[in-house]
Amino acid sequence: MTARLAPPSPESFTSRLRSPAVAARVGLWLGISFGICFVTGLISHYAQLPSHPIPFPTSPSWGYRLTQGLHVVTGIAAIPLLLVKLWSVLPKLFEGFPLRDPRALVLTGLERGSIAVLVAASIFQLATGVANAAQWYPWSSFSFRTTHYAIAWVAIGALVVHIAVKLPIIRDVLTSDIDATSHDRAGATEPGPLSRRALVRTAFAAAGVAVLATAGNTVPLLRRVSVFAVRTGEGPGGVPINKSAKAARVEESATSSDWRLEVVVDGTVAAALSYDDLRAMPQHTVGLPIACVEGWSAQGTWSGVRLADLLASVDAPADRDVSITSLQESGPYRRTTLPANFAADERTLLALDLSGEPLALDHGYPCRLIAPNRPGVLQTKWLSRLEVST
Ligand SMILES: Nc1nc2c(c(=O)[nH]1)N[C@H]1C(S)=C(S)[C@@H](COP(=O)(O)O)O[C@H]1N2
Ligand SMILES: [Mo]
Repeated sequence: MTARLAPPSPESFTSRLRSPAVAARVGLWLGISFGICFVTGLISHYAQLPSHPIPFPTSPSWGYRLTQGLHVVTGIAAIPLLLVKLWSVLPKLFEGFPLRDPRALVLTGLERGSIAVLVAASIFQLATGVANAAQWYPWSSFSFRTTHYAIAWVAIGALVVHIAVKLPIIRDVLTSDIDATSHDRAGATEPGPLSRRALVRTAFAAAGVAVLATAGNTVPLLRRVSVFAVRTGEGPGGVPINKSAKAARVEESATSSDWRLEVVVDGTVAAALSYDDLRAMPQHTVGLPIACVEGWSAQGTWSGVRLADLLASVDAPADRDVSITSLQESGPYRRTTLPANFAADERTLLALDLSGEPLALDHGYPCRLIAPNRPGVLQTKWLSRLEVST
């Protein structure tokens, strides 16, 4: 009996739930989720570039918080939708190829090849995205951001091909009743435990539950129902802590009485300011969010010195990018570039206080950068040097 080892044939799948009528309805929302996820991902990638050919806007200050929140929420919603969609089309995996008709063989090969790429790229994106949102970095051999970005283009390209190829069927089943059978496989007639409509609704409900369970990362009111939220909103000043001072190995340097903020203009040190010097300058208060690329975000009330004031006080030109260096000695975020339009924005602060209290060591004491509409990853903590590029 060799039959046991043979793969199942499409005919062995008899449930009428595995129908294009289901696949297209779930697929429509999966496509919308992927579309939003792709566009918001491009925004996030662009925001993190060290220089912007077209300036990234500083307003609205909550823009990145919104787009990155949407990115994570649509990515999470896509997981149950993708699972149901794959289940509904599983029999296709076991269909044979039209070996005798070269033209049909090429077309089938292209179509199924694009689906294989789409499925693999989608699973890769969702899996790496979830791992990243959970702050779990199992990969050490590749950079999350460049890889996630590259595969996003692969996924969206394969998605466009897939939609184009399937458009006639999609159009047909979406404009017909969900129980219509015109595009079903011949043997797919068995009723199954629930109706097609109930299956589609269950998929949407599962996506909704997944969203609610994670959206508390971004939406404070949802925190209590967000059992999967990685960040609970705890942390000094109501803002969660990402990397601690201990993990960044700055406990000693950040609390040393020798700490100075060096301001370098045209290669020479124009000022070396102590904590008291910064306190003695005019203080300003702004409400700005920390919006982590990992999906959580939280609003904070920050006070400190306006960066533009400080740069003017050392006669630095106002239209330059500013390189920001942390006390942290290693790690990808120890140095970031603040584009000129961010440096000039009056809401951009060298923050000394959060919620009316001096910054906690873990939030970047003695002094951190906080700028509007900027990815959290670039809101550098434990500042040591500002360099105005020439
Ligand atoms: N020097 C330094 N600054 C840093 C980081 C870091 O690892 N090192 N992490 C960044 C990230 S990823 C985020 S989301 C914010 C979080 O700030 P918080 O910990 O005060 O909430 O700090 C940013 N600033
Ligand atoms: Mo972050």
